[in-house]
Amino acid sequence: MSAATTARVIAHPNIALVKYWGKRPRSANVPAADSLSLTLGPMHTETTLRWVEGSADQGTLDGRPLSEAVARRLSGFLDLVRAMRPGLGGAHFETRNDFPTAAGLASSSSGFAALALAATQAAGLSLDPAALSRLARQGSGSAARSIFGGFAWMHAGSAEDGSDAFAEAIAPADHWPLKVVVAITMEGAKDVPSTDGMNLTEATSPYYDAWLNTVPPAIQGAREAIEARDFERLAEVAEASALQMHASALAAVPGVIYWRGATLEALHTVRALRAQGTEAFFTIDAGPHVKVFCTPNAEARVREALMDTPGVLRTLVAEPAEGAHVLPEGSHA
Ligand code: 2P0
Repeated sequence: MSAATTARVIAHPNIALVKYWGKRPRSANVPAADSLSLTLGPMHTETTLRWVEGSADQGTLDGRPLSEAVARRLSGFLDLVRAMRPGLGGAHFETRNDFPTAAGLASSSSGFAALALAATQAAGLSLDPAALSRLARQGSGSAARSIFGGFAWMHAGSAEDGSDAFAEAIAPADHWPLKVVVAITMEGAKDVPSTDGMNLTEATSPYYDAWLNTVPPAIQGAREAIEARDFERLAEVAEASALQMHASALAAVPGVIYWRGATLEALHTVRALRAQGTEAFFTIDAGPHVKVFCTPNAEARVREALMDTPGVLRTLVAEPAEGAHVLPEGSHA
C-alpha cells in the first residue's frame, strides 16, 4: 500500500421530523420504514482516522479509550470498509463530540456519518453520497441521513440486501431558516440504547404495526410542508410522528419509557406557546430531552419559556447545517 493517509472530517447530528423506529428483521441494519430529518449545527462530531498495516483498530472517544462494547461495534463497522479494500490493516482514530454522547442528542448519527466518511476517505475510496449513506446506515440507521445537509429523506427500500436503503437530500440547509431549541432535562447517558428500545418495540408492542402504518402519510405530509415552508403543517406532522413513535415504545413489554417529568412539562410549554401564536413545535427522540423547532423570531421566547419550565436544566440552540465533509488541511498526512 502507499503511504498512510489521514482523513479529518466533520459530521453534524440530525433530528428526525418523521421518526425511524424499527428494523427489518435479520437485515444489515435496514430500517423497517422511511424517515425524514433535518441536519443540525453547530454541534458536531470530528473524527481523524488513519489506516495502519499490521495493526489492530485503536480509537478514542472524547480523549478516552473506548469501552469494549463500543470498540466491538466500531470494529465490526470498520470491517465493512476493510472488505471494500483488502490490506488496509487497523484504523487508528480519534473522535470528539462537542455535545453529550449517547444522551438522546443523536450522537450516533453524526458519529457513524463521520466514521464512514473518514474511513473511506483515508482508504482512498471515494464513495458517492448514496453509497456513503448506505455504509453509514450499517453503523447506525440515523447516520445515513447525516451524510446530507438540510432536509434528508431516508428510504427503507425493498431490496433484500438493503442496497436501496439510503438517504437523499430533499432541500438544502438554507431552504428554510429554522431554529431548534433543545431543552436538556437530565445530564448523562440515557437508560435504554435506541437499538434495544426499537428491537423490544418490534418484538413485543401490539402497536408496532400501527406505528409503521403512520409513516408513509407522514413522509408525504412532511415533504409537502417543507417544500411550501408551511410551519403549521410541519408542526402537526412532526408532533404526531414523535408521539406515535413513543406510544409504540410505551406499549412494549416492558414499556420503554424515555421521558422524565421535565420532558412532559416541556411538551405542555410548547403547546401553550403555540396556542398563543408562537411558531414552535416539539419532537422527542430516544432520550428525555425535548427539541423545539421554531422560527428565528420566536427563538428568544421559546428559550425563555423552556428555562421557566420545571426540571429543564439548560437549553442549546441549533440551526440547519451542512452534510458530512472532509476538512481539507487534514486530508493527507
Ligand atoms: C430517529 N432515533 O429517526 C429515531 C427517533 C431515535 C428516535 O434513529 O439501531 O441510533 O443504531 O440504527 O440510528 C436512533 O436510532 O439506531 C434514532 P440504530 P439509531 O432519529
